[in-house]
Amino acid sequence: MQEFDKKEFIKNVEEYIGVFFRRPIEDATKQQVYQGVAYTVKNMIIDDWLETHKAYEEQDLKTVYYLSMEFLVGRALGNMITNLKADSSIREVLEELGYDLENIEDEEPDAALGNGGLGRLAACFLDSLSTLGYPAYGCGIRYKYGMFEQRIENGYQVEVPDNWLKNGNPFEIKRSEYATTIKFGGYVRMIRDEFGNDRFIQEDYQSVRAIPYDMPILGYGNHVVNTLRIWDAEAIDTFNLDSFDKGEYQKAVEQQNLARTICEVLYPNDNHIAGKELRLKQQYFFVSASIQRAVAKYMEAHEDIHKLYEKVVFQLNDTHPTVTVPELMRILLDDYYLGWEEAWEITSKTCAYTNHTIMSEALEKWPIDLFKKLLPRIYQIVEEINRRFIMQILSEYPSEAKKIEKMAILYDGQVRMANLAIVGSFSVNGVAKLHTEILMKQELKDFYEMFPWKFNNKTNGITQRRFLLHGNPLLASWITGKIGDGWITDLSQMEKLLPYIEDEQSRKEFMEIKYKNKVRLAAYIKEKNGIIVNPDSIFDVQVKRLHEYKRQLLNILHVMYLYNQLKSNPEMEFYPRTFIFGAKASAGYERAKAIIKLINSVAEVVNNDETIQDKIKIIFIENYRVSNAEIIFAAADVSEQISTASKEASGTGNMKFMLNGALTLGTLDGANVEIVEEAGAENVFLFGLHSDEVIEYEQHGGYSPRELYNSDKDMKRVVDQLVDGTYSTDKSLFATLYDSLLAGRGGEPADRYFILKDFKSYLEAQKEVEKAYLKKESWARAAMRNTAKCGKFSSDRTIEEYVRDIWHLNKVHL
Ligand code: NBG
Repeated sequence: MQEFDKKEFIKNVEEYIGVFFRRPIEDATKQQVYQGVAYTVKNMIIDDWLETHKAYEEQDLKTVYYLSMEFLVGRALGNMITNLKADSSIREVLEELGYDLENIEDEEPDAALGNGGLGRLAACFLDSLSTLGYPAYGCGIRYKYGMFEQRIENGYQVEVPDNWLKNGNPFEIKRSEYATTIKFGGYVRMIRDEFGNDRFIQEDYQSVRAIPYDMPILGYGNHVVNTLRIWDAEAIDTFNLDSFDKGEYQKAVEQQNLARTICEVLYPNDNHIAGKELRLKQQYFFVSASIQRAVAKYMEAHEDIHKLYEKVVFQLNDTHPTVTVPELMRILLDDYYLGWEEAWEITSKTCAYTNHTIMSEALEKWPIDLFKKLLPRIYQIVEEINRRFIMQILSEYPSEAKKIEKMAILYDGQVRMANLAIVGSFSVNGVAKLHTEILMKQELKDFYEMFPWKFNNKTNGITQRRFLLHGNPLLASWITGKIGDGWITDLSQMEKLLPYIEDEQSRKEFMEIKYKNKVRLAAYIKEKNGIIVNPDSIFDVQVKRLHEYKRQLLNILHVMYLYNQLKSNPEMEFYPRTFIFGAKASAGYERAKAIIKLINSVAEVVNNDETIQDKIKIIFIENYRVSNAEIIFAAADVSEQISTASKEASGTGNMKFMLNGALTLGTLDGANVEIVEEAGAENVFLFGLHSDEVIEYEQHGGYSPRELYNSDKDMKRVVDQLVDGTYSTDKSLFATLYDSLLAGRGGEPADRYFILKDFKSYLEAQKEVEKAYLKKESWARAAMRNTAKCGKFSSDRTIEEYVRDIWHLNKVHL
């Protein structure tokens, strides 16, 4: 990266616009200016990108391959400018040209190659890996359509395809030279080779070509550029008319279709597996391509395949890339002719697995028939892994037949991916202390007993570069003014803000910034929702995927309760509140969609009721995504983290709110537990059942919500309002929610997520929030303390722990 040269920059932008759009910059559209700026910025880092990789090779550094079906990177331009530390120079240049940087940034579509926390975590990890100078590849899929765009029509979610590549992607580079072939289907034939060894040959298969596209991932101000490599599929052969006669025509058509469909779309399910064959194809496709390429790259510079694990580590982001284990075995057995034991030793020293959930509907299991048909050779290998593992169980636990039922990889007609991942990995980690404990004591207890050394915790983190430096520039520069800019790459330095908590002037400034950020969000809301909200009101925010366990329903039931209170007692003391929601529901998730409709229906009634004098406003932000999230976190007073205890593995939104000085209102779930440890219980509003209580109830078939409902008239009233026409003329509209609370469905217990059980406790905690907000000075203290104590939650810290305990990487010297 050369020194920033203003003239050169403008010249480049003009050239791009000239070459690509054949017009002078004065006549260019904003989109065209964005493209010109984006290409110019990419140009600024190309040399560093090359240099980084040259240095990796020269220094022969170990590399982590972070395998993930999702990378929710969001927009790249702003992030790159931030990490180039070129923000003010480029801003200036653009101003001279008559543009402001934010408007140009707004021209970029979010790269929404992920659903929620899992995909965003992967993106934060890449940012941290580069910033810390560790060699890494993100390996994923170049979905043609990312997470759908959400529109709200008449209160309902409508899904619109996200054609994010329609104007091209200035930041990617197609690397056809690294294309690889991926085989599906057919059958496996055993032959004896000339040395008398058995060889396994896949025949009569279909194949596609995997083509990588590389995107640069910039470290902050350190010239390190890693690569996010996402794979696209292309058909192997163009149509061969000859094949028509040979009866190969059908196959050629099928191969074309396979190539066309594989990378078409991201499955929009969060914490829920649909179990579709195409999904398994996607998994094997990107895993096989990534692993083949990684092994080939290793062999270009090393001689001994047996030492692969000294230079390469594969981190499996959840069970989605678990076919890594048998795929690496296949390569070692079939391509390198290793024996089973040596291949297994290499594989199980190279793979590591991260678990992100205990939700049973998210646990991946594939029907054996489907798996075997699609991946015949891989299936054979899984069978052998399973056979050997069962022998091991039998020898270690000769009298415990139950163990096999619980731990086998192949069982009951299914391939259990988590079991395969655990058996094939040297490390198994959870994503927050509580979550890892639950894995060890409950969900994966048998595995923990058998392989205690594999288990470890890595509490999630987030990158402060995007969620504070870029997303909240006012607060960022205020902090830098107080404590210097060390926090940008070492978030623990935020503790240096602690002394300022006792300084009245500082508190005032801190809260003024919060106010300005609320004004910024209010403007966004006015533009998008056409609703005016009061920045003096409490901004109470819940933004995350819509899922029953995250309990947006509990939140809106509380709003309905407050509205009832205000209606029956208009003079009651009440501090104005703006309840802000943002959430996408998976397209086929009926109850989740009903909850979105409910929120919007309640909003319709309450927002338009003049008698309550704007004391409550309810806002549903359409199309919640990384780019608008940055604005939302900065403006929040209250961070709603209200999942049923034990269900949210970690949460990462909770950390982004804390970083920006919002107070958590939450259950003792996921990383909330650690937020309480850091911020101090007096600066967090806690409520609800604890995880062990939830688990205890679950083990005894649930509890009886009916009794609670009958004995609490406020609760009864809001629950009845779901079906009595208060919020919809069609009384059946929310019946599915009513039933989920009181009746359950198909063997599922009533109120499976303990919404009514926690209702009262939530109301009380909310009352505390209001009381606390009225005490302006102590609220400011608590908000500042949250920001000051968020150091632990940087993904830099998380990555350092992965490096220390699992990956054992060294930093590059540039
Ligand atoms: C999600 C959890 C979150 C967690 C992220 C990242 C899945 C399967 N899990 O609590 O629900 O923060 O992973 O670890 O999406």
